[in-house]
Amino acid sequence: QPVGVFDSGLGGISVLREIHRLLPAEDLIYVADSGHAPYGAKTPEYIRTRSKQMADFLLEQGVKVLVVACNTATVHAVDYLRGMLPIPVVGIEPAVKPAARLTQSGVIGVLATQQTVNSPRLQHLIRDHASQVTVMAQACPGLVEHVEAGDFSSEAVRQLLKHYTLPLLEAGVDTLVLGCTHYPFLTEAIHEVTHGRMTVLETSTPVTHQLIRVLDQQNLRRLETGQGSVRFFSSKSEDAQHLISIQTLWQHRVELGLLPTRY
Ligand code: DGN
Repeated sequence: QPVGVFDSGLGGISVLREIHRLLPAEDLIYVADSGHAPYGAKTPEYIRTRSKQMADFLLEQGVKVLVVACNTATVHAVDYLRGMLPIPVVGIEPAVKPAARLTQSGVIGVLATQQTVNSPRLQHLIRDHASQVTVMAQACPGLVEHVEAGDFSSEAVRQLLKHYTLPLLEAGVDTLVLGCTHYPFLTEAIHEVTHGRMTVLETSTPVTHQLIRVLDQQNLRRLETGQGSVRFFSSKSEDAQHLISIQTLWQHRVELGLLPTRY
């Protein structure tokens, strides 16, 4: 039985590659809801409905566990999905806790979508794990669209990143949390525009470790050696550039399935 992974678009591929690296024998199915991305500015109800659709499609493919590789969907849909799905659900959260431990300056930054920045879930995370430091949460409209287009390093991306990160640097941020799964693809560009002055944290490794714990607890981990398969589906219809973007992010050739229209 495969592991199912979904994101509003292609950002979750940053999580998928870590799952594939640490659990190479597992068969993986990735679904990008790119036909409806970005989720960042949508309503919570919309995000729940779309997340349920993605989960239903993956259940139909027989997945044994669902990884919500999207901070925005985790914020608004993970409890809802856990309440109604017959399989374990693993969500993703910004690395606020490790950042609060690491910072020397006492000021940490969080880059995320508007929905994540506004969410009570992020506020609770900060209250519970980062109350002793100053947290600057910055919404970053526009970044997701660049990553969806396979663009990690153009002048336009760098300008946007400067716009979002330089005020954080000025405020003394030394540790930056990437609270959106699209952003790890921009890590190099972030280091470049901030001249390496911030430690950048993302969450794909801890999420994969959480997945491993869940698989082990339920005896679901595939123990054979060898390479599992990785299959990709998207809700964005025929679009050559979309496939190129996926291959750019995944760094391998991909055969892309189209999600049936009922999803
Ligand atoms: N990748 C998603 C996240 O981690 O929040 C957000 C992408 C989006 O839909 N804005």
